[in-house]
Amino acid sequence: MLPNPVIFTPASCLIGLGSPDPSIKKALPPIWASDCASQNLKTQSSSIKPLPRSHASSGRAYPSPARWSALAVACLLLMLFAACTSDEPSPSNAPIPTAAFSPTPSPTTKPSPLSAIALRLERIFPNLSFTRVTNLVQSPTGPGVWFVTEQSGRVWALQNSPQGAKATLFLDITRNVLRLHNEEGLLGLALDPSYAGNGYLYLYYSAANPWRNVLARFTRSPDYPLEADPASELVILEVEKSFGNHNGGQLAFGPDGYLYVGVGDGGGQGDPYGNGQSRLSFLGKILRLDVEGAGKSPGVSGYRIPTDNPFVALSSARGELWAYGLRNPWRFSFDPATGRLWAGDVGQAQWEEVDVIKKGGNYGWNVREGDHCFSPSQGCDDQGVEPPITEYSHALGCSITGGYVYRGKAIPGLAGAYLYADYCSGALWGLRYDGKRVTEQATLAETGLKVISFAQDRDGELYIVAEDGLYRLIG
Ligand SMILES: [Ca+2]
Repeated sequence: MLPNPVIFTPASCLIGLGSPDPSIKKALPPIWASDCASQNLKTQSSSIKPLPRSHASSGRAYPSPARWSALAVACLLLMLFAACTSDEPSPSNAPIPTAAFSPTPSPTTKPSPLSAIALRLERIFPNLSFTRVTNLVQSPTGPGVWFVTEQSGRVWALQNSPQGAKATLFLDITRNVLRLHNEEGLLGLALDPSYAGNGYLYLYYSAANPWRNVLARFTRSPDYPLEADPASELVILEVEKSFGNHNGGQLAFGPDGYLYVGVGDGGGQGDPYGNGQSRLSFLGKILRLDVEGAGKSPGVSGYRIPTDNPFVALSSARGELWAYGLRNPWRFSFDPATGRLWAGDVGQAQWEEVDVIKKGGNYGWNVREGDHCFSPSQGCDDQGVEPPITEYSHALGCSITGGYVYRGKAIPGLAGAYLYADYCSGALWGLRYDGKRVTEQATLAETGLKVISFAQDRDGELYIVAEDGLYRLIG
């Protein structure tokens, strides 16, 4: 049990004021992309597109004390303004229409320019301390209940109450979890769509003997709602690997009720075995599995392959595949308003990318890194490859962390924008996409945080999981 802390602190006006954390050049490699460990984190505005130069980070000096004071006052005023106006309907709360439905949005639905949004971060569960949190997921069983996973293999249940917040050890699978490599461990958590009733949660973790990643289901205790027994494990899928890095690990249920599983290319520099392009390998893929019947009847201990998966009819491909040619999809999410699947795919040494994942799509790795040839370095075959919808070079960071499309109400100007970040530089970006192209992109904040993951609550509000704590985005 961790110390009994308090609930949300007052907004701290962290964002929009700070320069990038000067310590980032000393950052350890992110837990999912060791290839960038030696990157020199220059912050030139050279290569994110179509990011305006004025919004690229940085090199700017810290504000003077007087400027800090002025900004703090401005921030306070913004908070008061937000508090006074939060109940008023906002014309920009509406989802951004896609080109297919409304090619010319009316003035009443036109969103605020992303670069003008005054974004701040509010620390949540500030007195709780965790090590290497990899996921933050809200429970449907109560508005104040959240789960966090630690890379070591622990799942904690966090509860807010008028008396304060507390963490309860919900599940401990550290015995199962391999933490040999920096990127290994408990990496993914998804709650079953019927979690409130059936108590199923799905974890993705690294394991030894054989060296592999495991997708497994666990079941909440019928008697204690904040406990699950490690012995309740039902292994759904195991994927063997040859290296410690690029494990993937993102789990998300789609609006179709199927479980989408992100698997990295198996590691090593440059995908030496060509797993990304091999449709006979689970490595370097996003899989789509029907796990509803798992364990219920003989012969269905694991999963079924949905009959409308793209490659079910091919003998030259595994039916489980939904998309391929990924290197290490580190965080993907569904936008419920459009059904789009958004992914951040971590690059090798030069290009980080955002993809909109389509059924059966080939995202290029290891032939291409971002929108560039990788192997061969020139004249590569990009036929049939889905290009990223945006990319940025390692001049602006080292490892992408994919986020969510914002569908909350606290920050009306962000409605419909996709958010993502870089682990090393702490830059938080937003973009708008009309289904064909990126129509707007801007730096939303230089957080100074090492952004491991994002989270979304049931109201559509967004959160950041950083190495030093958990934060909520507020306007
Ligand atoms: Ca790609």
